[in-house]
Amino acid sequence: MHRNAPTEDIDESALHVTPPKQQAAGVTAVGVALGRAVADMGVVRTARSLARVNQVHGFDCPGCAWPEPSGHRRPAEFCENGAKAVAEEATLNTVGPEFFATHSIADLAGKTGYWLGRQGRLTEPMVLRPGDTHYSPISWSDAYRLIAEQLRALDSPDEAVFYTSGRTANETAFLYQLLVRSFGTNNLPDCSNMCHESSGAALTASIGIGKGSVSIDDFAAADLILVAGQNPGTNHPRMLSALADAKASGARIVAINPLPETGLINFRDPQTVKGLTSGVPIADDFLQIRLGGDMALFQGLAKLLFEAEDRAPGTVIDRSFVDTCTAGFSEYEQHIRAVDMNVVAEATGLHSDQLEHTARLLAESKNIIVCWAMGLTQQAHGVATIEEITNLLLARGMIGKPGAGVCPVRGHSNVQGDRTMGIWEQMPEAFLAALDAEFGITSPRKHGFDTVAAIRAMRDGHAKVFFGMGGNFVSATPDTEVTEAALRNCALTVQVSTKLNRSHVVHGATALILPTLGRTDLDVQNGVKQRVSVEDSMSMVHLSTGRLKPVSKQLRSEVAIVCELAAELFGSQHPVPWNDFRNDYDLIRDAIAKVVPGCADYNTRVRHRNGFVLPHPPRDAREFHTATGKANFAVNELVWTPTPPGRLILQTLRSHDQYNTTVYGLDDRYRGVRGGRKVVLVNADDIAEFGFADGDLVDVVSEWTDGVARRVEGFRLVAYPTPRGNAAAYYPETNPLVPLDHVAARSNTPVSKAITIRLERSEL
Ligand SMILES: Nc1nc2c(c(=O)[nH]1)N[C@H]1C(S)=C(S)[C@@H](COP(=O)(O)OP(=O)(O)OC[C@H]3O[C@@H](n4cnc5c(=O)[nH]c(N)nc54)[C@H](O)[C@@H]3O)O[C@H]1N2
Ligand SMILES: Nc1nc2c(c(=O)[nH]1)N[C@H]1C(S)=C(S)[C@@H](COP(=O)(O)OP(=O)(O)OC[C@H]3O[C@@H](n4cnc5c(=O)[nH]c(N)nc54)[C@H](O)[C@@H]3O)O[C@H]1N2
Ligand SMILES: [Mo]
Repeated sequence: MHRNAPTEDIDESALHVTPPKQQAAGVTAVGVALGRAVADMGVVRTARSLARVNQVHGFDCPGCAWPEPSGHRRPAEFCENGAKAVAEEATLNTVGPEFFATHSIADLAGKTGYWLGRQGRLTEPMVLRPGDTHYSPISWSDAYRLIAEQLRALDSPDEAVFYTSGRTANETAFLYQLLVRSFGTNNLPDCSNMCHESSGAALTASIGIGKGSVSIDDFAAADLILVAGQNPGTNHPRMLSALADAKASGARIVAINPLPETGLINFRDPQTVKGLTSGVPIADDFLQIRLGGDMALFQGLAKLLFEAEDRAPGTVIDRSFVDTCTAGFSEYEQHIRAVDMNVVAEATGLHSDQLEHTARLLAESKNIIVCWAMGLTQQAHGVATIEEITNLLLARGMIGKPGAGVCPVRGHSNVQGDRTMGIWEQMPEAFLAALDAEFGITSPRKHGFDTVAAIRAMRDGHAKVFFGMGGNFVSATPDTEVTEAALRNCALTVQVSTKLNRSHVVHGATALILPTLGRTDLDVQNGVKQRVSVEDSMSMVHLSTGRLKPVSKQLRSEVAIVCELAAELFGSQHPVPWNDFRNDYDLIRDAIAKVVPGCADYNTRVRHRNGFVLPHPPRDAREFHTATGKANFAVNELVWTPTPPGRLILQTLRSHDQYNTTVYGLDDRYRGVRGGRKVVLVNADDIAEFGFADGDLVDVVSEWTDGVARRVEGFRLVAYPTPRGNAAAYYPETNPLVPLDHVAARSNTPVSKAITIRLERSEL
């Protein structure tokens, strides 16, 4: 059924640009949200779904991982972009066998991701066998048999790769990693490898746990909140309500970003009547930093703090915290005191007044929270940058007390939970030992492939089966040409998906699409309604219950798919009770309680009104489970991202009308870009210096040490208030420019926010 699925693809010549918006959210946001929802799923489904988002007995919004407030929940605890995420999933448009009979793979491969995704929900398992030009239907049992045969035919379990995207619920994630480890590999790359891996690496080294230390209530108690490398107005809109509340109770907010992102500059809270008409400027201060300059910024600020301490000893550095709870302070102090403020000025592009003003705020505030997202993690020195943030907070004693701490703001709604449940190519020994003891299996100990390593392995023929539990691997990963070739090199690619995407049309010799239930869908197993659970960005675990009638009887839950595949792969003698798990998700939660740290009594506690919070030793007790038993100061040599002559440094980011590789529409409303996506935002003075004009069509060519000129063609230049030497363009259209080997030190995260480019006049 196609109610409003587009037949035409994007026409980039229809693109038009207006000046960036001064205000975010408000009436327009509510209108856009409801309009999209009604168009995609009709009035009844809209009412039934949007009223249930993030409510105690409802479903967890499939949008972002921002937590729900613990006390009073507003009747509509969602945002414009959450509504779009729900509408995208709950759409009544469908893509079934007739669709695939009409559209060949070659035809579909010529479409944009926008067109593919907007066609609707997948309804039946489909197969593409060697030589086929079209997908055709396959039964679930034949599909499982095909996968099991191909897996058993491998020379080693390490020739298979099992990817996870962060929407997968805890129950699925736990069983999926159990299947993969029972099969005999740790090849469990996930979207987190491209996302907050740098945060996990830094925080684990510094404070002994890779998760944020604040809860939503801490926002109200903070008097200074730094938001660095994050665009919450688009990607975590409900965070703006928390920031507005914090501001109302006296907090000062500092935005650190190369772009003046509208949501941070002025926000109209659509959750309040007043906010529908009048806005508040969220950020008190805006530090318009150069791309990749944050490590310099935080080292420079630390130096200014030491100088303030010299002027008024005992007032800035929290000596008693430093002495009792931390290690490595004197080395850190020595290193920071030697930082050259001229380098800081050059790296950040910030004026010394701005630095001194911010340092004063940091010195004088009693409770400080620092939030960050992809602007910091997807940098070559992202891990070190986040360590510098932690250093600074440790020096001020700002961890493990109310109103203060580190706040990496996660992306996918359950990306943090998936990691807790064991989706990681390098889970610690204690977890594997507990898993083995519970199930009588022997998990492999050799670390598996992360995302970048998995691409290399497929490219080089070392991995031959790709299994995707959600996500859109081909479009989300870097170096599109290399990645597409890697996937095409596989014997089998399997995608468990809700919607059509490019990973279905760039495939291995044999390919399968397994259609699954989403967060909003009713899940009944064995005659009983099932619920799943998720963990938000602040370690709160709670239930999620879908209620909408699935668009097809053929859809299976992710849990069912994992269990049924495992039963086929391992046979009936396997020690894991796969059938029982499929029939009753409570049994999965009982197993989680026995294996996963902090999850004791999971079934009971997850049914509490707001769920339960997982332990976080630094937050709870100022305990630090690191090698030194203390919080560690890190010493990092200062690096930054200079712009080579005649070049620009490009960041790839999200528009207001997309969810990662899912493009909802073509309106990046706040930035004033509408009707198309092939734009590159460049400072007007750089455009002039390069001899171009605003609106010119250019090819963007990236430069990397391997000498390969990666190129995307026909992008429109848009004069935009980004710092000189910096540029911005949308992901995933510009992923072909990100070199596979350009990764962050220690997290192996692709550097999607600092690509050296040059512009060439387009021949198009
Ligand atoms: N509606 C919607 N919601 C989403 C998503 C979505 O696509 N759509 N994606 C989800 C996911 S998986 C994630 S990870 C999050 C992503 O949330 P964000 O991290 O907010 O996403 P990006 O669009 O990548 O924006 C990066 C921001 O960092 C800034 N930035 C870039 N480089 C630097 C730098 O060097 N220094 C500083 N200080 N700033 C920099 C950019 O200007 C931009 O404002 O959102 C989640 N929520
Ligand atoms: N250049 C560049 N690249 C980036 C980034 C960037 O900023 N710049 N950001 C990176 C980040 S932060 C992330 S998290 C990754 C995202 O990488 P992914 O998580 O792989 O990508 P998504 O676009 O979120 O995946 C969308 C697809 O997931 C499927 N899906 C949706 N809901 C469900 C569900 O409930 N179950 C199942 N099984 N499938 C579902 C749909 O078929 C949909 O097409 O991309 C990364 N790539
Ligand atoms: Mo992400």
